[in-house]
Amino acid sequence: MKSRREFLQISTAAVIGASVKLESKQIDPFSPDEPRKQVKPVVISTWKHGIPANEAAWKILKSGGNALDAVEAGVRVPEADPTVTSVGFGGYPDRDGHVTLDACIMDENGNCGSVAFLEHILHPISVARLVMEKTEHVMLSGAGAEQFAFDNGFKKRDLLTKNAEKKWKEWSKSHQYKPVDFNNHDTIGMIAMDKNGNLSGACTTSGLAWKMHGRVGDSPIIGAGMYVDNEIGGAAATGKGEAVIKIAGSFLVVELMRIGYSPARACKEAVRRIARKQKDFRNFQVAFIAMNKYGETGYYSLQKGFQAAVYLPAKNGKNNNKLFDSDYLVR
Ligand code: SD4
Repeated sequence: MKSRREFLQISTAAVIGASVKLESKQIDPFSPDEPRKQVKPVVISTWKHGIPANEAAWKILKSGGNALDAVEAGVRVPEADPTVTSVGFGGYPDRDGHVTLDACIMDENGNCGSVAFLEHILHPISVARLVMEKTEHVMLSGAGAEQFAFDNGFKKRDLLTKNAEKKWKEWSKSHQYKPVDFNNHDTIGMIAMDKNGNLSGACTTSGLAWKMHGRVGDSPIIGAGMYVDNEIGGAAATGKGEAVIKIAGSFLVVELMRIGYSPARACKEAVRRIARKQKDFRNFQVAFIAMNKYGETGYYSLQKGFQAAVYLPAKNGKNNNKLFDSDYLVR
């Protein structure tokens, strides 16, 4: 027997003709009779460095470019900004003084690429994209990822800035090689929808400051740090990656949207799941951003202080790229 959704797709095809491509966005399994109007293009990203990142993404979207190009261009902005101490160039190093980077990207067709524990490369997101487009693999790590980047024309760069080195030296003195800093975790995650209603996502970070050498967080792990299903929506995470990996966070947010949760409610439920299952939840931060297939966005964090940057089509010619304080769980 055919499901209601299949029936709707088939009957719609019969009416509009078999040559017309079906657009699943018009069929909501929960309210198939009332398709909501899609807002597009839209970009959402994490933290205040999301504002300039959104600007770069928007430039591409407004000239008709696709979501994949937009998210790559968007997150390259904080990757290259030495004042952002949790992403790319200028990122705080691990406890041995190495800046090691994690990044992933995913397109509307479910293709994805990622790099983990990558050193000396200014734009890990672009290497992740090449892994997706030029190899049979999803993920490359460490020296292999670095070699792949060099083979594809990326230049070797020293990513440890004077400021990051100074902070690391200060930390080394006072902490004697002990735990990571859960307060330095401002990964950039971004989800964009283009004018055709297609979604892509990107996520890139230098990870937790002072982490163990070799540690990989959630950000390069498809389904943890970021996930996109073009029929449903996309999500990205920031904060303590270990906590996000344990609940397959971004995948969870997308799956909750699949069963009808709004983006904000889906993010909240994922954060609540962490708090229910992880006893030390008061000691770290985690946050999610999400966008559904209608271009509706949402975000939620475990602790106070998270901000999400959302860029919507302009109204009255006004700049519509805004930073919002997130609601949060721990009061
Ligand atoms: C990680 N989620 O490596 C990242 C941390 C983060 O800037 O947000 N970094 O666990």
